Amino acid sequence: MKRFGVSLPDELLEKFDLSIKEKGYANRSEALRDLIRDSLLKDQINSDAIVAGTLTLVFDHHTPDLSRKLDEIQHNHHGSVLSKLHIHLDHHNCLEVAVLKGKCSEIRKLADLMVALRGVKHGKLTFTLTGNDSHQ
Ligand code: NI
Repeated sequence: MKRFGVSLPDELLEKFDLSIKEKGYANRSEALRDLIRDSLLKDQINSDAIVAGTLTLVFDHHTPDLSRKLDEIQHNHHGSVLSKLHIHLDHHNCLEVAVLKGKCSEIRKLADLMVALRGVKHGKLTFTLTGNDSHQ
């Protein structure tokens, strides 16, 4: 374990301290370690890496043709879609979470296609490595 000093503007440090307190970190070092690990992981993921991720969509199911288009896109990429959860949020809005796995570039493309559809109000893709980092 090495120690190093970090210079930060007061205001930034105050916001950081507040943020890590809310997240339940015991100290700054713990929080910094997680931030650095997360940052390194993002750099490590290249477009050929196999990733697992979730795509969260909120959409109005009354939008003409939207449900059919979402289905069609997922059928065209059936190898990448592992599972899907559909919740009827209210009279108009649906929440869908699709669990995806595949080449990073393909997962991004698949998510972009769905998020771009008319009637999709919110879309967020998150992904991470599958745990077989040494094979990538
Ligand atoms: Ni629904």
